[in-house]
Amino acid sequence: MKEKIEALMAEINDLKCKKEQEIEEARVRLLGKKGEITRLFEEFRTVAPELKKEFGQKLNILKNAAAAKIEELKNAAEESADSKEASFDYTMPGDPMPLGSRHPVSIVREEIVDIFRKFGYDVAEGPEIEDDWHVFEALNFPPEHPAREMQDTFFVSESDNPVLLRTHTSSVQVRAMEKMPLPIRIVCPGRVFRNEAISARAHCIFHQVEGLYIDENVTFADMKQAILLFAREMFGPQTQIRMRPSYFPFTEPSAEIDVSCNICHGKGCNICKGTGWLEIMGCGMVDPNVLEASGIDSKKYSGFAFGMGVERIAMLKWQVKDLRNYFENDLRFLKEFETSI
Ligand code: 2U9
Repeated sequence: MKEKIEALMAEINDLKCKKEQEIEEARVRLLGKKGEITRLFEEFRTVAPELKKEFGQKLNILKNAAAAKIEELKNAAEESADSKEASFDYTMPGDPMPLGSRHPVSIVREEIVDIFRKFGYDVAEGPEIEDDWHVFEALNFPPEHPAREMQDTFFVSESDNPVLLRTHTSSVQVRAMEKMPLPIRIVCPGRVFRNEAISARAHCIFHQVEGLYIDENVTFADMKQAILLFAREMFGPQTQIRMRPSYFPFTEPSAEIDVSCNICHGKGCNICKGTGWLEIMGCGMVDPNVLEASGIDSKKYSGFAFGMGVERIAMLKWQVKDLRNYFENDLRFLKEFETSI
């Protein structure tokens, strides 16, 4: 027993643990219910009566030394935590946290929407999974129109009342016409789906912003002015627009809008393919059939609508040649837009 007491005393004197958990482990190992000192006290019962006084004293000294050492280590640990806290400089700059960046398509979509918000348009959104009525029927698509074919549209289920992925956000405007009071002045940003082969210029998923303005006496001149103001906000105050006649089932008359090339200012470059003009959107006066299909009196009300592909505008803005860059999430591409948060 004498050797054991001396060995434990040496161990206690040498104890150097600093962390709170290590100190607690040492306490349990020495003084816990099954600890080494506790066990020596049990062994003490078997010591010869003439040695009891000597070993009793030694054991008590050992126990007190262990308790004092544990207390001393605990105090030192607390003090060092306190001093670390006191010396912590709260004015130091934090560790840099890598921030993500907005996706270029989001940046352009928000830019377009913000311009129309400034003009007094509200933002409307709707479901991506739609029915035939809101995507085709109410928009004056004839029954044999190619967009209604499997090759052009993704069908979720085919039946008398098919469920499909919207091919344009015009379905959102139809829903707005069905339920909103007039006048209506909205922009509808959103994802659309077309069954197209993926290439540098086409994708089966892309983003649109469409707009609709319906009121009494809305004219083609109102549309032209709204689009000119939009083009100047988006591409710069010197921007010119031109209109080319076009055809859409839902508008009559219809037009394609070109803006003057802001790279070469009309002189001709490889971005505008030498023409001085860049196509940015389609537009037109809402066909009276479309107004009537949603219960709007086409004799009293008229309106204009427009639609643009967000990726196309983003490609023009940053001169990106391949549309697929916007869908591949290659960080080397996305990091180019880091400052645009
Ligand atoms: C309603 C009535 C009319 C929306 C319009 C266009 C012209 C158009 C294309 C641009 C490029 C689609 O993304 S794109 O492929 N869109 O040219 N969209 S007028 O007309 C509407 C919408 C809703 C009720």
